[in-house]
Amino acid sequence: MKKPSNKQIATIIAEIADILEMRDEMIFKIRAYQRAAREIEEYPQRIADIDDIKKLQEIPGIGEGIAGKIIEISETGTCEYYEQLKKSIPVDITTLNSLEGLGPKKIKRLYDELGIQTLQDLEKAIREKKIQKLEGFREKTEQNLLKSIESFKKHKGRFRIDEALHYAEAVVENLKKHPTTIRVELAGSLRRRKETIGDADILISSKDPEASMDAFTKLPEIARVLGKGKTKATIEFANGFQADLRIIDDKTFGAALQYFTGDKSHNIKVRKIAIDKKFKLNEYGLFNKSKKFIAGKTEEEIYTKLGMQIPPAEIRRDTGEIEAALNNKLPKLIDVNDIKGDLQMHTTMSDGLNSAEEMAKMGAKLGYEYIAITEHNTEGLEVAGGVSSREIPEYINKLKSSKADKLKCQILAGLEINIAKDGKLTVPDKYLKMLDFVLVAVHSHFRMSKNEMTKRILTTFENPYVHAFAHPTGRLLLRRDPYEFDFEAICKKAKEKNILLELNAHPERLDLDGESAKMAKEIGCKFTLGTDSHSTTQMENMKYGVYMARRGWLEKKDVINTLDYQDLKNYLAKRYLR
Ligand code: DGT
Ligand code: CA
Ligand code: CA
Ligand code: ZN
Repeated sequence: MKKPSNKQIATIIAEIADILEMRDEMIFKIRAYQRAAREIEEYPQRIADIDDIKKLQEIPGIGEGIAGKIIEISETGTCEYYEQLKKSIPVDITTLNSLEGLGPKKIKRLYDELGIQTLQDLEKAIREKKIQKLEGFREKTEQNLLKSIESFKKHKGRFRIDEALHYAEAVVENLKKHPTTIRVELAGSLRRRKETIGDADILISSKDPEASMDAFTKLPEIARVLGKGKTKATIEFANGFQADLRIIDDKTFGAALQYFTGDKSHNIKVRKIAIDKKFKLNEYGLFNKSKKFIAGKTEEEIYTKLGMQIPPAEIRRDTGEIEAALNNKLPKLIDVNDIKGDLQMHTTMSDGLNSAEEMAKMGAKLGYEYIAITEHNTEGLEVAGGVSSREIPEYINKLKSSKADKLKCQILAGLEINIAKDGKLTVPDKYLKMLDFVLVAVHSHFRMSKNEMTKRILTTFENPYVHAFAHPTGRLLLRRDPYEFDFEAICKKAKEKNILLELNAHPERLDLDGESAKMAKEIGCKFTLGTDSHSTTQMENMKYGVYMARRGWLEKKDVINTLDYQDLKNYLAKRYLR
């Protein structure tokens, strides 16, 4: 048996937590498994390689009991405790729990009262209107569940970019080291950094194609080989994600890379430009009238011969990049190295795993000049921990005294405030003005009419102490669609009132996405990037936010956390003058 990945171990441990919650066991026990699952998933080394129970217990959040289970899972793929628990409540928790609006408690009730074990059972119960008859459930609950199911089905077979990239980059790194490899590159949606990925498309040129194919199909990460021919092989990883490897002649590698990067609409238009110039472009190269090969070893060569700049892969989707490239007007897109700080994160004061000081140390390690701690405000929102209005002065003191001057990375005192149903802010102005950075966001009452939701958000933009609107669409990737609101109206008001729009870099949100960011930029909005981290490791997710920014054509000047510390402070302080 192959040793399980951290992700696989974490999934089992998290599922144990879910079942314990369904069984109404002690909260501390449930929390212990939840925390362990997160630590395991984010642990930088392969946990299955640690076979010493004492060593395992050095990982934060891992006690003796859980350490024993990890060793069992590493050796056998599962553990007795988990198997017993699963028998006690035989439902498909993984699927049901991934539905927005269903948690372990509700799943348990649906099982107890209606015998629901699977998604199919749930659909049937909804059709028969059985759920609305349960106490505490309403007709609306049923409709919401239906929407969740639709959303689940729509996204089935797609993967979050972080997960996909994790697997695909391991493959590319591995093949790069192989002595017969000439070039190996990611293509397709992964190269375009789309937020969700269908499958990985990997291209390789090799001195020995057969050896490359063998190497690919024998990689340690893969679960099974789905197909293997002379020029193409398909493999599947343990989580069901698939990767295609194509063997390409090195002389035409650029043409193949251009073709397989896409997207399709970009390719179609570029091919048309070739035709207009009396050329022909396909995956084997650029050819002239007399079918002579004139370019194809590199992408640069092809675009240059077509009289174009080379559009960065992230913006290849025929929304203006081709015209810009023809007119020498492509923007210089923002780069991850331009980022000087991270402007959204949580700590142990609420549901985070690390202290503000630990987060700042990580900030320094990432080369940042500053971070903003942005705890949730407790009023009007049920969260684990958080800061009430009256606690704000003490909260700021605590952050400012956390040896910040000795840390190379400054700490900004921020708050993430839930926008109440009527758009009022739950924190009085006298407290708001003490803070360095005020985020507002929708965390409750997602299902309102488009008009009401738009009005609700716009109301908060009138407050002079609000800096930014966090995760503006509220989507959770592959789980929850955006709430309904008038995005254009929000952008216009944001520009007028100088409210920043957040590009939330957490891979479960990536909100705004590229399309929306581009539209907001065209209206004249400015942006802030934040990882919404709940641990130091998650701070490394900034790159995903940058991918979205690039997909949205953003440049350095569009994003405030490319400013250095003093300029940022000045910028944020200007709110009083608005
Ligand atoms: P995905 O996998 O659903 O996340 O999205 P992609 O873009 O990776 O799509 P995929 O894997 O079907 O194809 C990879 C690339 O191959 C795609 O970005 C462009 C190119 N391609 C695929 N099918 C066609 C086609 O019918 N025409 C053209 N021109 N290009 C195609
Ligand atoms: Ca693909
Ligand atoms: Ca593919
Ligand atoms: Zn939030």
